[in-house]
Amino acid sequence: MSTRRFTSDDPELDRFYSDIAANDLQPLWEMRGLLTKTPSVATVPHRWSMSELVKLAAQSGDLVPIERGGDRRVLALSNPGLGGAPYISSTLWAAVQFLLPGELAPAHRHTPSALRFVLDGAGAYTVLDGDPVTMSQGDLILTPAWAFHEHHNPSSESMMWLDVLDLPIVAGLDAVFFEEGPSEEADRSQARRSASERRFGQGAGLMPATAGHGFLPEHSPLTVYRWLDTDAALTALLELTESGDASVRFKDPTRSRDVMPTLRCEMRRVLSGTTTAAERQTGSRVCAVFSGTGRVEIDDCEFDLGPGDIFVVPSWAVYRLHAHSDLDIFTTSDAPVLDALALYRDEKVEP
Ligand code: 1HN
Repeated sequence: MSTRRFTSDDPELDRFYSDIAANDLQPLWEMRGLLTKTPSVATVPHRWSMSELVKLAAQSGDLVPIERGGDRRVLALSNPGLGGAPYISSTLWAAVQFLLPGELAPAHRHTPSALRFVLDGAGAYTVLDGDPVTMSQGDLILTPAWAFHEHHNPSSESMMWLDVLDLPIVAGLDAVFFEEGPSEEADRSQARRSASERRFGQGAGLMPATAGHGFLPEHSPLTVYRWLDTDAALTALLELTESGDASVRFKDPTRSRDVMPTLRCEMRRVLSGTTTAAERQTGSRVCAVFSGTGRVEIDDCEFDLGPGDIFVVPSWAVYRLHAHSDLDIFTTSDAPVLDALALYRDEKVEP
């Protein structure tokens, strides 16, 4: 590989451009589009509909066994603007994962952080560094960086969920590490209530008295957020507002932080008949409809929405929702990264 050679009509300058290219140098004064007035974004707005995802995931169950080497039966949502990359946006990986009855996706760990949001079904569980965590409809389950994780489905129904990872960010920083777990020690026990929930999920404001002592991980020590709690929080919040639009953010209960260093998670409820304020923010958002129907506008694109549909809101794209029935939408974004680097911006946009 060699660097790009710039050209000029002026023979002397052209010779100079040849010389600098031979020395792997480029002239800034010939470059365009480096510093744009607003972000130049390759990621395009897109929606994947649940009916297609369910059909194709089920086919992958028939065709593709889970075993060492593959490890995960995962269909990556590939953004049409990213030239075939398996990424939903320039910074986020999103996928649906399918696990048949009785299957086990064996333990491994990696430096990219991951989360699972269960769009439908129940009966599977994840083991996180030895702690079994059940997965049911509406639950958010964290798989923090470098935690061993394996997924089990002891139920009689196949199970599908949404996976989101910060993989493009970690890959862009050349910091991907991966390790297989000790497969012979895979935990096949039935899940109980996780130790994480017993310690950190007992109720708002109640923490073990020793929580701040000694080692605290970079991520939330609460690794699962249950739908019952999320639903109750949204219901209570909506009782206090006229706007018909409320969001709760999933936080580390021990500190004022997002759940993981790179990923922000929120659940939003937009009541039937409501049109939300148009807004935009830096960084990309992956949104999944948990329940309800409506329509989404993202810049010049519009998509109908139904339960299980997944869509991406690119950085700085104007985003607005119309709820045809009460719409519950799970959203995850790279906002903690932009925040940490002082690059986060948002604004309301006049329609
Ligand atoms: C991964 O570890 C899982 O553990 C799912 O369920 C999707 C996509 C890319 C890299 C690692 C999982 C993944 C992944």
